[in-house]
Parts: sequence; structure tokens; C-alpha cells
Amino acid sequence: MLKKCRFSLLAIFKTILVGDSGVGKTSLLVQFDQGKFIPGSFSATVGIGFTNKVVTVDNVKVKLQIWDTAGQERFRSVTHAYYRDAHALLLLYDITSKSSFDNIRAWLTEIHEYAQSNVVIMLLGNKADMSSDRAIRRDEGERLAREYSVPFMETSAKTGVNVDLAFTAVAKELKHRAIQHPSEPKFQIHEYIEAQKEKSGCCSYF
Ligand SMILES: Nc1nc2c(ncn2[C@@H]2O[C@H](COP(=O)(O)OP(=O)(O)OP(=O)(O)O)[C@@H](O)[C@H]2O)c(=O)[nH]1
Ligand SMILES: [Mg+2]
Repeated sequence: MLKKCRFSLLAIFKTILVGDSGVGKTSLLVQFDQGKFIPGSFSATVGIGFTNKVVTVDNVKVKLQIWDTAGQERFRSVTHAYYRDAHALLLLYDITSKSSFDNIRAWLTEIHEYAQSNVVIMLLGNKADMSSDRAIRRDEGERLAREYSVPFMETSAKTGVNVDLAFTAVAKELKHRAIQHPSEPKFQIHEYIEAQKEKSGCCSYF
């Protein structure tokens, strides 16, 4: 999987975005890839597609092949087939949608059924800019993430808050797993996220 090139190592990791329809998977990917948010009417993803994105972590180029899946139920059997060789899964809910949060447990059950047991999972509460319509408190997201021992943060595909961090944290974790120098301390993804993330609250960006 790892290919040596002249200046750095380039690893390719398959990362999949999953979660209910409308939670903002495509928007998150567009924000990460192009740094923009396209407002307007919601156009649900049909099937599955990927975008390649190179992230430099600790002087190593890590290529993330990011698969954007359709959240609609009718595409579920198609997306299951892609779980098997995923290195990471970003699981999204929408902080303004209780049902999308309640469905996270079902998504995690599916992930445990179809993905590799060592897949990196990250839980994201998206649309954090919509604080007036919030249905799920941040601590509810944190508690669920703790229960499943997965890292968590709130993101906004609209403002871009924590979007780069979500992908960078995954890239760092995957890179450290692939090339762990014996002298290096083990990368702690939870600690990294806690130190880097921008929190929603009275005086921040939301
Ligand atoms: N305010 C706000 N709106 C968002 C955000 N992310 C997505 N949206 C909006 O939510 C709607 C759904 O976003 P998509 O990115 O298409 O959702 P999806 O998860 O890809 O949906 P499927 O493709 O059906 O699975 C769109 O109207 C987006 O503009 C966000 O962070 N903030
Ligand atoms: Mg989509």
C-alpha cells in the first residue's frame, strides 16, 4: 500500500462519508476539496463517487480517496460493498435533525457488520452554524462518541469550521498507523482533536 517516492512517502487511504440523506456529506466534501459551500436546493447524491485529495501530515503526503455515498435507503446495498476495504469512515449526523442522530447507532451497527474491525471511525455533528435550529446538544454527541470510543467534533460545511481538521485528523491517524517510528510516541487522535477543534459556544465562530 505504501509507495516510496523521492521526497516523501505517499500513502493512499480510502475514506468513506456515511450518514442519513441530507446531513451534509457532499457539502462537507465540497468544502474540504474546494473551500466553498454551494447554497440552494438540496440535490441528493445518487449512487457513489470519489474525490482524491492530498493532505500533508508531518511532512508526509497522504492521499485520501474520499468516497461520497448516497444516504438514501435505496442505495444502501450499493454502499455496503464499499465498506470492506475502507481505511476510515466519517459518520455524519445533522445537529438540527434528531432522527439523523438517532440513526447513528444503526449506522454504527452496519459499519461493524460490513467494515474491517480496525477501520478508523469519526463521528461528526454537521450544520453547527445552525445554532437556532439545534436539536442535538454538543454534549449528546460527545456522550454517544464516548460510548462507542470514537472521536467526535461538530462541523459546518457552510462556514468550514472543523472541516479540514476532521480530514487531517483521519489522515494523521492513518499515517501513524502505517509508518510508526519506534522512537515516536503513539498518535492520540482524541487529544489532537481536543487541542485543535473550534467549539460552538457563546463567543466563537458559530
Ligand atoms: N446551514 C448548513 N447547511 C448545510 C450544511 N451542510 C449541508 N447543508 C445543506 O443541507 C442540504 C443537504 O446537504 P448535502 O451535502 O447534499 O447532504 P448529503 O448528506 O450529501 O445527502 P445525500 O446525498 O442525500 O446523502 C443542502 O441543502 C446543503 O446546502 C451546513 O454545514 N450548514
Ligand atoms: Mg450527497
